[in-house]
Amino acid sequence: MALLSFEKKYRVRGGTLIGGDLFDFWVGPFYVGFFGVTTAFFALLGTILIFWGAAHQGTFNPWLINIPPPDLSYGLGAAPLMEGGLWQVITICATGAFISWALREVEICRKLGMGYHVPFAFSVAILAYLTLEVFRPLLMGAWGHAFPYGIFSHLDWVSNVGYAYLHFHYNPAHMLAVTLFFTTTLALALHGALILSAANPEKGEVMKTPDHEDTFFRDFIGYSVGTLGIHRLGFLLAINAGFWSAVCIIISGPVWTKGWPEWWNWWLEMPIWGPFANGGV
Ligand code: 07D
Ligand code: 07D
Ligand code: U10
Repeated sequence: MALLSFEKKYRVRGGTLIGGDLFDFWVGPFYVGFFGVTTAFFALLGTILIFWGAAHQGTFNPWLINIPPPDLSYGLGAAPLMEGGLWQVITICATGAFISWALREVEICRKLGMGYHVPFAFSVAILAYLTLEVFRPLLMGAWGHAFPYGIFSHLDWVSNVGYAYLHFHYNPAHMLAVTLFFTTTLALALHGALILSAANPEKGEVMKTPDHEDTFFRDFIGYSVGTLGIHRLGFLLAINAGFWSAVCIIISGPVWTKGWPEWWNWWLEMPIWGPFANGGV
């Protein structure tokens, strides 16, 4: 499987950002490159450290492994390994692995002469991760504000942080992010369904053209965004979902410290309600 018929044509030298020809080779189906080596290094080291932490914790049950950040009392300082230091080293490994993975994508794009859309999109996920684990803790003055590495423990963190602001659904940026996630799945469902309906006909029938796809939506809602347009829209919706997620959490604490329902008081306090607002006071 590794060597598809067209691979020879595209497995060309060059396009590397660093290291020249040194790591410009493939292992099976995978392009390596300098950033493949750094990804492998950080990902392996990080995973080994998680297992090491699990051994100290006393469980290898994947649901229960938990590597927490240091206590708030350590502030932004380095903590002893078993008191959050491990979390700090794993965070460096994770950041190194994610950024290396994005740069490896960039090198592959350069080799193929393609745009950088895929690494750009992944960078938004990295931004959301760094917002949770680095930027927000930095702004709040302690690594202890970051989420722990554990399948269930990270869910506890989300719930606890949510309730710390009373009702996280009232966070306006969270509303935007949620809406964008919902819209992204709607767009993908519509797009996947439309393509299948036109391009994958019953046996013996002829495949339909993009004209059919356009016409379907014109007949249906009076407008077609177009065959390139739907991919632009999907891309925009998805990266905005991640971006507004990052916004919704970075403002929770560093910008807004009260409950999120209270943020909406500006609406009740608008002068347009006149003297009768708030019971006439
Ligand atoms: C399908 C691509 C494949 C990726 C997968 C994830 C690991 C972790 C680590 C045992 C869509 C592989 C998982 C390598 C193993 C240890 C220590 C991507 C696909 C299959 N979460 N989260 C999950 C991560 C955060 C939240 C599942 C990662 C934030 C909620 C999985 C991160 C917040 C729910 C997981 C991260 C948050 C989940 C499925 C990093 C807000 C669920 C993920 C690095 C964003 C769901 C038990 C998935 C679940 C779930 C991984 C961050 C909220 C374990 C790697 C702190 C509410 N998260 N998550 O399919 O079932 O993603 O949890 O930022 O309900 Mg999470
Ligand atoms: C951070 C993942 C980055 C991943 C990377 C890659 C590997 C490799 C290897 C598979 C951002 C990792 C790769 C490890 C794996 C192999 C081989 C993605 C990240 C770099 N919420 N909420 C969000 C909803 C409530 C709360 C975001 C919905 C409650 C908090 C999204 C509901 C309370 C935070 C969202 C709901 C609450 C969020 C998450 C409904 C709890 C965040 C998506 C229907 C009581 C988080 C940046 C995201 C956030 C976040 C959706 C409910 C709290 C918009 C739909 C009311 C504290 N919520 N939420 O961000 O914004 O992905 O994080 O009720 O911190 Mg919420
Ligand atoms: C899309 C599309 C489209 C398509 C598509 C797709 C979007 C229009 C044309 C793609 C979509 C799909 C295929 C659908 C399914 C996808 C999803 C649901 C998304 C989620 C995906 C997954 C869950 C799969 C995830 C799998 C991964 C990431 C692969 C795992 C990979 C590895 C373990 C290897 C990683 C490779 C690396 C790091 C680089 C190279 C490295 C190696 C080969 C390893 C060897 C290492 C070296 C040689 C370096 C030496 C290492 C060192 C020095 C480290 C030493 C460290 C020590 C600690 C000692 O729109 O059409 O169709 O298909």
